[in-house]
Amino acid sequence: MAEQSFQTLGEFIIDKQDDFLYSSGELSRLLSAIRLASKVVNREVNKAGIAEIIGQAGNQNIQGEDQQKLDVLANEIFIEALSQREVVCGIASEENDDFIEIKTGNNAHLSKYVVLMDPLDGSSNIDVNVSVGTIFSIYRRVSEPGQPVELRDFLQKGVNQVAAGYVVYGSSTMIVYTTGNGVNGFTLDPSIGTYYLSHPNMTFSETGKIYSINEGNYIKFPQGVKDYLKYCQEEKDDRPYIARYIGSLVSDFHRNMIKGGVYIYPSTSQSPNGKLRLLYECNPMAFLAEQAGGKCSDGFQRVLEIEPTELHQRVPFFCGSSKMVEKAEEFMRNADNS
Ligand code: AHM
Ligand code: MG
Repeated sequence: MAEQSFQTLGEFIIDKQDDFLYSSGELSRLLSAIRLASKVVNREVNKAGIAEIIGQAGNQNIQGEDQQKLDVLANEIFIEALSQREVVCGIASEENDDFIEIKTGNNAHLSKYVVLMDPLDGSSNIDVNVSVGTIFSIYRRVSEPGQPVELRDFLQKGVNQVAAGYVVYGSSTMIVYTTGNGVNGFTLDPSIGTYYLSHPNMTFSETGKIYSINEGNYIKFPQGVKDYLKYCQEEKDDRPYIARYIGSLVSDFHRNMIKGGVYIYPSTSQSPNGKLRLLYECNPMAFLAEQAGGKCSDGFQRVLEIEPTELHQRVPFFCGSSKMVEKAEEFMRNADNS
């Protein structure tokens, strides 16, 4: 019988605490809060079909998109889990127009960390029982500790991330994260509510056979992306590639990391910055991709180097196996993308 790993996520977090010089255990507590919130969200997502919580909440978020009830619920669950402990001094979420300041006892802003998150990404997939996910990104604050957090604490380049990860609520629920020492994946055993290390040291193969893009937008794509798609579909060498698109970033990324592939959400003639949000969708995925040996670009430059200017900023996104991202960048460079 194959040897089985029985290391739990809780044990793993504590084991890895020593990777950080002068660690106070605060990041470990933060990751534990995310672990707990993910289990609660998992429970809600799993009963979506029976609990009459599917459907529109009747609100719109700052980008004018309809919020699903589960978006709102997941947002509340994560904010509550993170603000009940002294683990963060501020939270920014896709579902909140502005960042939230977290005070702990005596009105102090004790923690040094801020979290940015998309509490339920791909939520339009809930109604049809397709995987959704949570994405999170963690930074050390740059403003004075003990004082209220400021916008500049959240508007940091992706290279400054301390940790990032996602939860995929799929055929099984997994949490995948990095603290800058590789990427590890943990699968939830729902019968006892424990995550076990199931995917140690996850990596993107250098190249793959899958391309993931919403081809329904084809006529609005820049010429470089159109040319790259033609290349993917050509019968030559190891091509044509296989098209796979769930429409749920976490799931598309997760599959591509396991099987090898590239995910693209480019600019379109209508949305010159694409759709995905830099701070809580693209940067955490870019950090994970690079930690797993992959690449992530806006078509021309490394996503992690982009200087953010606003909380809900969007960027074009090319992410996955390094050789595939490089090839797509080559087509972008050589085309007249105007
Ligand atoms: P959301 O944050 O409103 O759920 O939007 C993000 C999602 C991603 O998960 C997914 O990759 C993308 O939007 C799909 O967009 P489209 O339907 O335009 O292909
Ligand atoms: Mg999202």
